[in-house]
Amino acid sequence: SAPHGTVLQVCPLLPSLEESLAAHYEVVRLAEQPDSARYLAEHGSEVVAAVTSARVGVSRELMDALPKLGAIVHFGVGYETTDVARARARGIDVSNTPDVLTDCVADLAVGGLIDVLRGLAAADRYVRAGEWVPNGFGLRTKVSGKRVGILGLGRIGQAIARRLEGFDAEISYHSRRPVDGVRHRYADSPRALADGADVLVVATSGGAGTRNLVSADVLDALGPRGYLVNIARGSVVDEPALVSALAEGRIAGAALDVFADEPNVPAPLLELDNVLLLPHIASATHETRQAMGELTFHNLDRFMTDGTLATPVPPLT
Ligand code: 8YV
Repeated sequence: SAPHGTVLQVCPLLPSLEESLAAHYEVVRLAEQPDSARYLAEHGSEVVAAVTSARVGVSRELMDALPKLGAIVHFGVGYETTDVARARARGIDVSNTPDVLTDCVADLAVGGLIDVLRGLAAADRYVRAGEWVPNGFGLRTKVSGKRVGILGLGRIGQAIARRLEGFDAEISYHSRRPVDGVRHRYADSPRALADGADVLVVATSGGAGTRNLVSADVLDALGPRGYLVNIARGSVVDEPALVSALAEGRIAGAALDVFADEPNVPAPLLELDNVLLLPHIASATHETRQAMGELTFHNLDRFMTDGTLATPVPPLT
């Protein structure tokens, strides 16, 4: 049945998505309320759906302030910022935007891998600094044929693997359990995966279940000739351990699109030439953000039409 009520926009979203939401529904933008606590106290019970981003989610406090909430619609594939178990217990459905960003995130993972092994950004800094003398930049590491360990072989991890096959990579992976129909070697722990890899690519979901999966121990297993690529969530890596491993040369380099406390990047990393630092841009292309916006709208629209979601998040495991 069609829910009747207000759609709460929790945070700023893609402008074209904000426009379609406002054109079709009675939307209230929480961030534009002069006093959001007062708005929630007076009107919280009118809200039937919340639209938010993967980064912001719906906090427990906000969920509790919306007694008639029926759906939480996320712009983004990640949804660890929302307590899904709590939502489920209240009969609130949750959606995300899978698939539409897989290509771009996988493309960026491969781009980051190539960058950090070959030193592309570092070479660019070198040329711009006017330091180019013949052979002055020195030698870096070959990409093709490397042993790549993928942590988390979901949609994005598998798309990364497919791309790297074109580079003759020797691929292995670790996930909670072996993935059906996959012929890559399965490593039974993150440590075993790092131990047999030249490059460790983090492609898991975020949240409590994967926190600090890449520990100091895993980084030591990766070793002084090993590289880390992270396009998942900063929380999956023990960031202080990563910073010291990089600073002390206990791993060779890293390409990082995500950090533990964005937009704060640990200061020591800014000094290191063997680290690629990106501002969480893996899905940030016109094409992909447009598709994410459309899928977000589609989920909300379906919920407001018949009370169901187009791409609900997977059941809790
Ligand atoms: C961005 C992401 O955070 O989809 C995700 O989980 O991390 C990214 O696409 C995007 O801005 C959504 O908030």
